[in-house]
Amino acid sequence: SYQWLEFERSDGIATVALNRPETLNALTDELLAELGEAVKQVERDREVRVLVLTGRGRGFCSGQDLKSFQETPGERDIGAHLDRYYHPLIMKLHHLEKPTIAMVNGVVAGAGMSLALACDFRIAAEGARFSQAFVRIGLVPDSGSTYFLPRLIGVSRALEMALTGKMVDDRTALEWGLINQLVPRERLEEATYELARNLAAGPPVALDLIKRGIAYGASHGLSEALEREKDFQIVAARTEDHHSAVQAFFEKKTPIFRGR
Ligand code: T3D
Repeated sequence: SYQWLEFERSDGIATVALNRPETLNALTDELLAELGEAVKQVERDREVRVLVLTGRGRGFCSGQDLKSFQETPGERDIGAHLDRYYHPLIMKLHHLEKPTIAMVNGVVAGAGMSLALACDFRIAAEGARFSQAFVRIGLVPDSGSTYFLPRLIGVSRALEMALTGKMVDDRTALEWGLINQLVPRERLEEATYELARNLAAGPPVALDLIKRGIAYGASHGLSEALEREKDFQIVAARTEDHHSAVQAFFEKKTPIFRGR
């Protein structure tokens, strides 16, 4: 069990909730280590088909715990820290073979925003706000923000956020495509788990290949993308899930996907 996060699992959906609400879920080494372990647990568990990442309290995640900078000023090996904690975590989240949803319950800053960006979906409650806070303490975007942000909202808006560290409010985030959905606070769980259940009922092999295909297509040329799509389609077309779904279509039934 975990000390700094809550881990719940039901109906094929794992929910990981950062749980240091008094700091808006600032990331300490202990929390980062647990988060890495939780994502591995989700990865290994064949019953889990979807990951929901969220925060307890009024914040989603405020990024690296700033106390760590204060305690050892100038002495911290920040490169080694990124290598050890953030990079494996972001890679694992991005490459997770199941869909991931950031259920954004409140403010998101710094590497906390990178975490949300590394997820496949972002569903936010009204009042959520987003800052590339790094520049405010003289740092630069890390943990994947320079990769994900321009891909999501374009270079111009990514620069605007990264250079100013300004707070982007919920409506602007929706308009910019930073989030997929904006819902009233009391509807956040309902909207998130509706999507999660939908994904959990989907064809797992295809969902994994779709994630990988879109990531590949976003950074390759058309001819390469066509080749990769073909490779993936061959794999998908061989699954039992594909065959039974075609059958279900003609029988006017809802397909049941088993991940084979
Ligand atoms: O180490 C490496 O590997 C490098 C990695 C670096 C990546 C990074 O993430 S750098 C960026 C770190 N994050 C920040 O700079 C954001 C700092 N926080 C804020 O700017 C603000 O707290 C927010 C904009 C997120 C929210 O503002 P507000 O006014 O709603 O809340 P608040 O009053 O500022 O915060 C509430 C409490 O949380 C407060 O504590 P208190 O006064 O009640 O005792 C505040 O100190 C604490 N808190 C918020 N963020 C952090 C934090 N404590 C530690 N670390 C934080 N990041």
